[in-house]
Amino acid sequence: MLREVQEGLAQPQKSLPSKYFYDRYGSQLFDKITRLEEYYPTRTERKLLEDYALEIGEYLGDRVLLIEPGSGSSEKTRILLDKLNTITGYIPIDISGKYLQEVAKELRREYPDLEISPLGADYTRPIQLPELSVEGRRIVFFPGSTIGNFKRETVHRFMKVVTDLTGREGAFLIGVDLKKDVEVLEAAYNDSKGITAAFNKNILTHINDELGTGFDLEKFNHRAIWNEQEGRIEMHLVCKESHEVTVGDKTISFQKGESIHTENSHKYSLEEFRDMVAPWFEVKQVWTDENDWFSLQYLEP
Ligand code: AVI
Repeated sequence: MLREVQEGLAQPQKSLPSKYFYDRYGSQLFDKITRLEEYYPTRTERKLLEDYALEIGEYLGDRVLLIEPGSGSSEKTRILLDKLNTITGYIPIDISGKYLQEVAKELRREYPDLEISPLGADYTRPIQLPELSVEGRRIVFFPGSTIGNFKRETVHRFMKVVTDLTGREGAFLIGVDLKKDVEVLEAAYNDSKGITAAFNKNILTHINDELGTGFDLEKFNHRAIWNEQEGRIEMHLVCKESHEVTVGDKTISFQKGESIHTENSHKYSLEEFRDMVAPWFEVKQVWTDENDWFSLQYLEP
């Protein structure tokens, strides 16, 4: 973490890796974000899963091994598990091994007929799947439009991991947030209750806790803006007054008005997404809501 933070803050455009949002408090804040009126992605995707589960099930096949990278609380997976009796095995993959075990225990209680084999791993690196006693078509499920937080090279690396998981016969079910009016997008990342602002600033608290740095949250403002050229919402922490912060053996100067870039959230048109994944997957079916704000996409290698 020290090396990554020092490196990010040494760039002309200072930046911090967005994975550091998610300490315990950050994960709680993110959970709150997903329930905000302005943050449309979660509820829209949930509704798509609920409305189209049976149709999705027909694409997935009659014996399914569901593999979910970054499964977290497996909340959206439960919608599929509740509606489809074709899922025979479930492999949730998450970096937080302890939380994963807790969720798996709960799921075993809720779905006694389902074989669950949790895997604590970093899904941006090649993954060795555990052996399951049940057979099924390997379907990778990646909801939440987390793909939007990846830069191009990470997308490429991730696609390679996913194709290794699906093999030739499997498939990929992914949630992808779509381009839309700037007002709707910016409101989703600048909510009126200030939860996203607290989430953004918490990256500094997390770094303070881990590295003993003295970032003062009062010296930064949250800002989320749409970058039209890059097709993404960018979150920044904008410095209110010039000051210095010591990070390990380095002293970092902050000028009034300069920012730390903390997150990208890319939004795609259906065509852009299709073209981006074309080297690995063919988009076979797309489900969208009535506003065309969010999509669930079924892809085959
Ligand atoms: C996790 N990810 C898909 C969220 C997003 O919308 O990009 C993270 C987030 N950042 C601010 N609000 C939500």
